Amino acid sequence: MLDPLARDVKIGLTSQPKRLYSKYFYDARGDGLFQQIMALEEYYLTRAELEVFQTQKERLLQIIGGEETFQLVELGAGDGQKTKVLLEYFQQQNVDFSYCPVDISENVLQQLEKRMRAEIPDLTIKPLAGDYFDVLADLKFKNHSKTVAFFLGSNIGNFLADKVQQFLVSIHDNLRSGDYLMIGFDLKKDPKTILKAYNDSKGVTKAFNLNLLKRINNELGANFDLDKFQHNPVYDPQTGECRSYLVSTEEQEVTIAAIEKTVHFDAWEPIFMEVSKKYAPKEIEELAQATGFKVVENLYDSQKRFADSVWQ
Ligand code: AVI
Repeated sequence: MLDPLARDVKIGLTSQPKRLYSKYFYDARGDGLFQQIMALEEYYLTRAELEVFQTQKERLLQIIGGEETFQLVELGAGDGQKTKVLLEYFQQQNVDFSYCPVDISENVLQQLEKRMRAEIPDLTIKPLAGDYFDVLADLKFKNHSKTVAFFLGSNIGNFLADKVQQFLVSIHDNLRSGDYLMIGFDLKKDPKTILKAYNDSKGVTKAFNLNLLKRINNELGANFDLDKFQHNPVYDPQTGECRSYLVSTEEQEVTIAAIEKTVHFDAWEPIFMEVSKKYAPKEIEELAQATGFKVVENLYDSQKRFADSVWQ
């Protein structure tokens, strides 16, 4: 049986149009490149969300209610650096909560736990490895305290339109009334600003995309020539979708040993790599309604580039 990467590469590169899945960007090198992206001036998202946390932490605590015990479940916690601002504040306010970062990767969680224990020694941290829905379902049945779930950093933007509702409905099914969900949405803005964030001048985002071809070379015995693919992000201000493509600059064949396939590329044929959708506040409202939630409040940065939307 094929492993998930091999299976998805086989499906994606034999489909028309061709596509790969951005969830596979994050091998060890991809993690490092994403850290570099977050530090780029042009990638405003990280700083905008950090500003929301720094300036709206008091308001957030008022909304979710700091008097009652809760478990703060962060779906896809990454390095947790932004969340740290909120965790430290909740601690200073003597809130009774435990922090449960959830990730599919044990390795990511171990690193996060180590860092958090060193940086916030009194924090109650309970890392949970596994699928988001399984973890939430488990908490719902085993634990009776309130859940505040976080899905931050515009990760929601990486879902295509047909999958995002399905994802949110599954989260809804695994929460109880009275629980909260806070989602980080990147907002529609000047298309030039958005495009620059995904086509940075140092070429880090280009390397981030090409790294998936490199990963396929290494892990599946393929022979992609990275110099023959061009990084091409496009932004559609109507749908809010920033889509990244790698475009084959010439007609070529690529062999992928692990799936026993030779894939033909026409000159200028694209591989669709990633969607990073931007939302208007009205669309956030509609998405919440369509998936059984209601928006309690949107917390914005001063330039309204980003919204952390609190739902119930
Ligand atoms: C992880 N995710 C929210 C990032 C984004 O903005 O869509 C991934 C990324 N892709 C290119 N740059 C950053």
